[in-house]
Amino acid sequence: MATPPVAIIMGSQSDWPTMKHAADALDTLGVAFEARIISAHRTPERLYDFARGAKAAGFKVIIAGAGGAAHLPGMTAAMTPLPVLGVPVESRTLKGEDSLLSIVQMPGGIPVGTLAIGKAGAINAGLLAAAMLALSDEALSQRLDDYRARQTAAIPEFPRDEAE
Ligand code: RP5
Repeated sequence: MATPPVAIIMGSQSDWPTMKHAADALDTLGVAFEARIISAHRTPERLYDFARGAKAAGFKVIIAGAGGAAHLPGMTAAMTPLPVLGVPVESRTLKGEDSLLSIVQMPGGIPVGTLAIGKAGAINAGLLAAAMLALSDEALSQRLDDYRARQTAAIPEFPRDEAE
């Protein structure tokens, strides 16, 4: 089976409820992906094998989500030339501020495109990965335009009481 263009990797099963939003965004846009649990700390060999081989395997963009001491996106970026989008997962103790700071403060030279904490970040990681792929895929570019148009059309101009 052909390698999908996007890999969604996450540090733990507990990250999946958040990272599923990235998967859903890709599904909506008709972009294939593979989701895997890869922990920088608990499965370092799995991380090494994946990151070192990701480009040769045929992946184009990697979305990496992790929480707490969130080293997965940065370590992945250190070992692949592919673009890496980091999603800070909301942690139980520090609400994801730890995840955000762990992911965003990369040293110059090894970039990670860091998104917002939690669900919004995961959705936007999916959309951003799609936008990157759309640069060389006219049909996907059109689907992204349609997605934006549907989103705009769904926003009412005037607020109403929630009870109505
Ligand atoms: C990180 O630790 C994972 O990305 C997860 O967000 C966090 C907690 O993991 P679990 O203890 O729930 O497996 O490595």
